Amino acid sequence: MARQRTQVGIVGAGPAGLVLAQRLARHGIEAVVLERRDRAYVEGRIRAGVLEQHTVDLLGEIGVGGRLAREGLVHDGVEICLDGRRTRLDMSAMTGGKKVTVYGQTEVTKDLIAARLAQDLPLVFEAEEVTPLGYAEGSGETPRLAYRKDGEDHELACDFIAGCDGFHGVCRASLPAGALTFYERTYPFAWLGILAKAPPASDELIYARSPRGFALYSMRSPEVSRLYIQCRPDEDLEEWPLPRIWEELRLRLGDAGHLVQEGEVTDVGVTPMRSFVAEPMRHGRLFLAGDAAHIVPPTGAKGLNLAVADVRYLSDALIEHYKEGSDAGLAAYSERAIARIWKAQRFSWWMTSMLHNFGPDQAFEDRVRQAELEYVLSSEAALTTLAENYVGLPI
Ligand code: RFL
Ligand code: PHB
Repeated sequence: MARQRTQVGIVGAGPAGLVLAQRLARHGIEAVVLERRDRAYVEGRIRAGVLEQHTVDLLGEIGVGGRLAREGLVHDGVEICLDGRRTRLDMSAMTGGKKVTVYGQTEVTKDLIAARLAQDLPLVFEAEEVTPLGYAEGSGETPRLAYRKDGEDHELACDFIAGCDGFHGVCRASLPAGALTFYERTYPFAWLGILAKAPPASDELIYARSPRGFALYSMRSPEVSRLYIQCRPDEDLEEWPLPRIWEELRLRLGDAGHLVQEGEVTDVGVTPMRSFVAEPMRHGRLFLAGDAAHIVPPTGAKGLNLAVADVRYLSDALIEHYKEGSDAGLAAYSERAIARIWKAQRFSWWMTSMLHNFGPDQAFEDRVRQAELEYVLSSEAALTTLAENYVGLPI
């Protein structure tokens, strides 16, 4: 058995784990990151695309904002299309100048991994059977992460464990029964997403509600479009040849349909929709952050931003512990993070409700949701609420 020691043992090299490790390193705190998948898989996983200002600021502060500043697309507005008619929201004007930046999660991850490896800091890919141990309050044990790598058993002793291992990770699952309270909602639909080598013809993201279902026109760069349509959770991709997807996007986007540019499709996938929170985000010396503790449906573009906000709070608390000898921040971590998470949950649930069709069982509610969106689009006050939440609530 190979034994090692560090200050913070981090499970998961997604945005939460990598940002946490990088921020701790900037403050002279040691960490080891254990990731189950290989580097190519982690860097290639197509997910989020919209960064709030606080996320951009933190990436800059920890020294990985260079390419983001050069290549990120700054957006000060967003469009909402209802039954084919478009309304532009000047988010920046409504929020005292706040903006969002379009920059793929793949790129954020690549920048963070490159920074970590360039500093020769430990990041273990293909770590198998990672098991958190000895973290319970008063257990008298040293917290540890057991794992296997290349057929050899390892044990990493640490002061704290950060469970940044996503919704399907091992950390939340390893906590004793009853330690957490779960809040969950699933939705009767999913998103079929495509990534296409096609220059986006719209300057803004376009969120569309139509009688045929939701559609989203998004992008990754001046050359790459990212497009989504509402589909069934059990959708069979065989039923969706590319011409049908392009056609459906045009129909749902109405007046904006002509902006859909076809191009080589490099990724197709179905994303289920879920709202989920596990509380509290701490058990003894194990802390949960990001998707390991909560999931939002992607309609509000909040998941990655919440993960980064969590590890900002967690790293603040760990820095306070190591530099000032105070555990006040660690004690307050879960409560601080949770307060903001529920506001993002509410916003993501609201956007999801207003923009999707819930099907014939909910005909009455669907009419109410349609009326709500009509109202929002007609009210400066309601649009300002939407804009404030979309650009990100204060940290
Ligand atoms: P991640 O990214 O899932 O990373 C967790 C990492 O942990 C590893 N892991 C393990 N490692 C070791 N041992 C184990 N037992 C492990 N189990 C898991 C995994 O391999 C992985 O590398 O979680 P993290 O870091 O909390 O980050 C969360 C974000 O990835 C997620 O919230 C966003 O992608 C959500 N999301 C969006 N968020 C936004 O802020 N803006 C968006 O525009 C946005 N769009 C989206 C999205 C998510 C989507 N999908 C596919 C779910 C669009 C989509 C389609
Ligand atoms: C994306 O570009 O992938 C994206 C954008 C906005 C969302 C969700 C996903 O709300």
